[in-house]
Amino acid sequence: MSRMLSTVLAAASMLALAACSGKQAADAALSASPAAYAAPAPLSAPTDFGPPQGEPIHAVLTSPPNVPPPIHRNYPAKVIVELEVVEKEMSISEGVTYTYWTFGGTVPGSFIRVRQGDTVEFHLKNAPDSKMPHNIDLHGVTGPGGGAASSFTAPGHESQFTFKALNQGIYVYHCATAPVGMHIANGMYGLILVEPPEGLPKVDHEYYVMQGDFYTTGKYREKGHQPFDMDKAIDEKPTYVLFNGHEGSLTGDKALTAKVGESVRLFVGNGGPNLVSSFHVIGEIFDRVQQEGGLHPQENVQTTLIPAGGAAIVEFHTDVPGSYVLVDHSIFRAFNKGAMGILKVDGAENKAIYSGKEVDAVYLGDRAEPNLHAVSTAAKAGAAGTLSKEDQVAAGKQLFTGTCSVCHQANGEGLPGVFPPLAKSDYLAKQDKNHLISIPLHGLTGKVTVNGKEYDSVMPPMSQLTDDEVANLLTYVLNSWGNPGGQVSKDEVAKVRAQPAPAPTAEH
Ligand code: HEC
Ligand SMILES: [Cu+2]
Repeated sequence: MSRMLSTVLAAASMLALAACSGKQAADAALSASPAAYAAPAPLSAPTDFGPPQGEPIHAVLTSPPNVPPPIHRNYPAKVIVELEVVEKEMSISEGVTYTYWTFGGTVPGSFIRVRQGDTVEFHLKNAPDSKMPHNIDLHGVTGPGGGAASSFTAPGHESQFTFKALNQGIYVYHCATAPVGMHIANGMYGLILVEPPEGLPKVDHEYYVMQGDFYTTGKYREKGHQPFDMDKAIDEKPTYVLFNGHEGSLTGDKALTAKVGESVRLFVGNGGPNLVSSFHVIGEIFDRVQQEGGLHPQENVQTTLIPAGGAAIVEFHTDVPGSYVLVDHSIFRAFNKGAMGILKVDGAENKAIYSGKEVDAVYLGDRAEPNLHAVSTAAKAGAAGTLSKEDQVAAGKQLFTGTCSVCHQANGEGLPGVFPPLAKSDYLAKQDKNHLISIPLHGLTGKVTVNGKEYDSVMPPMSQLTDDEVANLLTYVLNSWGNPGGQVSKDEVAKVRAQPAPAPTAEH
């Protein structure tokens, strides 16, 4: 009998014992019955695969979501990894920029793939135009600091250290220079895969996905350049929670792809710095998960927990076409902080498994066909002082999808008896501007009469919207569907937001 099987049987008999004679017996079994346990195998040092053989090999590094090709090598080699730290401004969301610190110019950093037993000669460079020193701690390294102590690198310098990849698995690497949290929050993390000697089973697609939480002084999607907010980071209140460092990095034309009937392997990491991830793919069941990157897979998993500074290997196959949505199932992070990606599966329907109908509209809102270009155009015009009504209407139209349209419908007609129309609304036409602005900011409750029909319902406040989003949305609504026209500015919204919410009244 295998050791694993005997352990399972022993545990099962303990459970039976606990069931028939209650908690005391169970406690007794746990504490005093050594016979119930098969002793775990003694810990032994991992196999040393001997000295590196052959010519040194330069590791292929890839940018997310790509993964270097499998290693088809049956001996341990010396593998040279050259990674450069680059500090650079990139877009974190449409019209929002952030100064990232990166391993290799991307967030997450370059994917590194070696074979168990390889001797890795690691070269860490820090670009000459960097402002900060950096280093690297690889969780796949056995040794104090995981390399951090030997890799402190000032701008314009290079450091070198060597380690043997003793344990197979998928490991996080990250910067560990003080303030460590800030370096990680700025994007300094990535994954290194240490393949088993025999390689991983063949699959059709391998992808690299890594979650991270980001802290900006402005609100979610507040336009312009957003600096890092240390207080929010200490309080663990992220503005963004993202896959692969940027909102939209895995949606629209950047979605991951597969065909029906193919197998997919995701290397999913979590850089943190603070949050753990409840990683889930809407509409898929994971056939196999190597939880926490560990050796023994779990099967038929719906959601897998990925700790900050941890990773998992997630495998599944596709049965029916459509958009499968990658989320952190701590769901506000997906819908209000950006933690969303898409796997687009093409191929023939299989109605025996699923009846069809795309999930895009239901789940994705404005991320289904992310085209928020008009939104950033309006933001730029706003900053330059040239914002026109047309800019605002175009931006508001794009924002309307997935926010207001959920209830008032894309054509503004509402739903009879449930959501009042915004199209040709006589209620809307007679409101003063400040009250109109207060509707999205503070919500609306109590009886309202729109075009002769009474509604007595609740519109929830949508205070997550930024001032310019509210301004653009209302300008769009005012200038659409036969409404009277007009314009709402960001400053007017800011003033109303600063005032206390109006008390609900019976009729406005
Ligand atoms: C969750 C559903 C929901 C969403 C989302 C929503 N509303 Fe409403 N809205 C309502 C309901 C319900 C009412 C009626 C409230 C009442 O009965 O007091 C209403 C009323 C209104 C009114 C006044 C009545 C009218 O038809 O003229 C305006 C204006 C309005 N909403 C604008 C917006 C805008 C702009 C957005 C997007 C920022 C939005 N709403 C998002 C549900 C919603
Ligand atoms: Cu750093």
